[in-house]
Amino acid sequence: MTKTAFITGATSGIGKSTAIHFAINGINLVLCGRRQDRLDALKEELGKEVQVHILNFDIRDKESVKEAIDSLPKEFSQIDILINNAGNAHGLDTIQDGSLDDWDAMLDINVKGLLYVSKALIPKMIAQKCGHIINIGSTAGKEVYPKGNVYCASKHAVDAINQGMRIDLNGTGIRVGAVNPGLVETEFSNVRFKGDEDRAENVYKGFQPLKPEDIADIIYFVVTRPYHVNIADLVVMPTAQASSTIVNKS
Ligand code: NDP
Ligand code: 8X3
Repeated sequence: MTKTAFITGATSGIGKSTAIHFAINGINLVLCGRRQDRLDALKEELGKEVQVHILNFDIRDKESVKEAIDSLPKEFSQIDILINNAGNAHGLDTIQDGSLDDWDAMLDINVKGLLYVSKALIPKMIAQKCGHIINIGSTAGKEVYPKGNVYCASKHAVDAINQGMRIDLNGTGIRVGAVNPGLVETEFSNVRFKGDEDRAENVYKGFQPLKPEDIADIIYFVVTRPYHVNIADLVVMPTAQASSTIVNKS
């Protein structure tokens, strides 16, 4: 049976690569983000392979999240796979120098936005008696690094929510698991450093970072295991990386 995946943050990076990988493998798509031109382009491109529906909303706005999900047409009303991926770091500052706006953004998007989307879709999955939720955490959700403070807190929260979801949804037929990447070259650092291209590029210089396609491939592996298999928590780093602060750069 053809499945449908709902991917937040599908306009770039890991979410976009996952959408492409899923489309190639015949999974229908609901793609979310705020950049309409990118959503339109994805619908045009991936619509040649599978059915694609796009939803433009800011994940911070709980009313918009609910309205968008309530507006899903009948053919997209069964969501089999939810990829809770939308998120970013905003800033890299000590706790004493951090910006309140950056802290709000990270907690509102990475934590509360993930909860709003989950809250809207979980009842449908419970009614279906099946579903698969993949929460995109981070190595930043497993350890804290200098100046990572609030971003790390947001990803530690994703780690806790992932565990909590798995506990509370046990017995409903819904699988819950997290994929926690280390350094992946996407628009992540451009957002973190507010468009400072040189600073962003420098993060990935001198070693081979993960590509978003590497994570998409892993997510596809996770969602294609037999139903009795649930990959609960997966950490993946570039070979050159040993921890958030230990990266073998040439
Ligand atoms: P990108 O910046 O490339 O993608 C982020 C995505 O999130 C975009 O599609 C963006 O869409 C969406 N997004 C951001 N803010 C909002 C918002 N307010 N409302 C709706 N959508 C939003 O980064 P990545 O692909 O790297 O990041 C994806 C996930 O992976 C994040 O959760 C990140 O924390 C995590 N991660 C990334 C790692 C890395 O090294 N890159 C490592 C570990 C985890 P739009 O702007 O169109 O709204
Ligand atoms: C992204 C990885 O190390 O920049 O979550 O926090 S890191």
